[in-house]
Amino acid sequence: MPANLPPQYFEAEKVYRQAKTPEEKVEALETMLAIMPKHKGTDKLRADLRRRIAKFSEEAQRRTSVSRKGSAYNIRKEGAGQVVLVGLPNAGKSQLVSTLTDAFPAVADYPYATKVPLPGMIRFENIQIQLLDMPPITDREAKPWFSHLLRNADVLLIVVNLGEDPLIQLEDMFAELEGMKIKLGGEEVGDELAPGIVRKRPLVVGSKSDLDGSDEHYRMLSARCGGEFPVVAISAKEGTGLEEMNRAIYKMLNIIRVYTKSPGKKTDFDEPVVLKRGSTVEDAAQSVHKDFRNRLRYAQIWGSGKYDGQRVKREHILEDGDVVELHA
Ligand SMILES: Nc1nc2c(ncn2[C@@H]2O[C@H](COP(=O)(O)OP(=O)(O)OP(=O)(O)O)[C@@H](O)[C@H]2O)c(=O)[nH]1
Ligand SMILES: [Mg+2]
Repeated sequence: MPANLPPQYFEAEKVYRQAKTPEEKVEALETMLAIMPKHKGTDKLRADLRRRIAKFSEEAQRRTSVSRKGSAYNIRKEGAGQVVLVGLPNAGKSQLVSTLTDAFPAVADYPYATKVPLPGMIRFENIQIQLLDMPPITDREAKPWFSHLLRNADVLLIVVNLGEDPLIQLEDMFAELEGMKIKLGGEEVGDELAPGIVRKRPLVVGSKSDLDGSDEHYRMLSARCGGEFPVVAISAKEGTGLEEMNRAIYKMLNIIRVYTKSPGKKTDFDEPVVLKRGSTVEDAAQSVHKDFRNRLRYAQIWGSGKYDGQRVKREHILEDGDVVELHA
């Protein structure tokens, strides 16, 4: 038994020994796993806990599979895109939602505080982006509905606590994601996915960058992910890095903002039309009104044209920030 296990660990172990149902056992084991310090010396112990969690979760699921059926959460997408938080217990997910949005998630210094998904809206420049707080990815009770929300997300925000070893956290999360048949990364040419597997774009966020040792942990995290996935460091508590994170989210959403106007009218830069990257002038027209797509004769654009006010065809591909004057 490695030394330095905190007293709360032994309390949780006592709860585990006294637990009667598999659900209670899983809950106690998860608390033990969350409390246990993460370093090489505890590798074996953590693997053993995970094995026991898997065993009792299976048992619990067998017992409740009937009553569980149909219990799911569907969170309607709002704004320019849906960003879903992925993290281990205590990573700082709820704090992030609390700092950036009007939502009031429970922020707590004990693990597994969040039990259900909770959306909030981030304001980024002149648009809103939905940020979805989630229970920790290791929460077995959330398992029946958890992966559905991740697979449906536009971007996954992988939250890594910079107060602890970041690589062990990443490996734990990657293993969970693999179990949910989620593959991280952008699309590669000729890269066929096996059936049932979905690809998701991740942004890796190192949280709690105000803590001691976080600089070194951030370097480790960047070295591991850099080149493969974008990485940013934030402190939700002190409000640092958030602007950069929002910008990175915006980039990952793969969207553009254009400003449509009628001839002779002024451009309203507070009311962008949000479109997928690669959208055309006729897509912009359709977003104003569905019939407008057909009625459109031509457009003039300020931005991605060769010169301001250039007349372009309906198939012209728009760029972020373009002003489009639609002529019907
Ligand atoms: N120093 C510091 N502490 C933070 C920061 N963000 C969160 N915390 C603390 O970390 C603990 C966990 O924060 P939560 O936001 O509840 O963590 P969570 O990821 O939602 O946890 P679960 O709901 O259990 O998955 C709390 O005690 C927070 O006060 C931060 O930026 N800096
Ligand atoms: Mg939480």
